[in-house]
Amino acid sequence: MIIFFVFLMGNGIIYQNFYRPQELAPVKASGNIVNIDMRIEKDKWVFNPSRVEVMVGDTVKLKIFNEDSYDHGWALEAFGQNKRLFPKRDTEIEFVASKVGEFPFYCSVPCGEGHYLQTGLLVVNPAVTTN
Ligand SMILES: [Cu+2]
Repeated sequence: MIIFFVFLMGNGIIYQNFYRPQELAPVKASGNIVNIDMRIEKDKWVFNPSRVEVMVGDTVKLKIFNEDSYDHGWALEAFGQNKRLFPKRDTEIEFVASKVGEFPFYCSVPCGEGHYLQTGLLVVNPAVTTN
């Protein structure tokens, strides 16, 4: 059994270091910080802005103000984020945009008639290569 697990782990390490295509590997934080102020517009079920663009490696510091008198949520599954947003106050969320792509975010707390329309998109652009 132990030999089998060692074999499996060895394969994992070899895959990570030699075979995995570069673009699939998570990108380390570049140290660049992007502050984004977002609001949930009162009784509209809208994130404003609903589209956010960053560069891969950016540390995203998101501050969301919920104008409503009821709870919302903010979930971004691709980066393991899910937070409850309490009424009439800011909620801060921080994560590293460690992969390139377009990732939907959405309200994760059932909040009323517009709940299923309350979505947005995070666009993570590839780093610019300078050579
Ligand atoms: Cu909702």
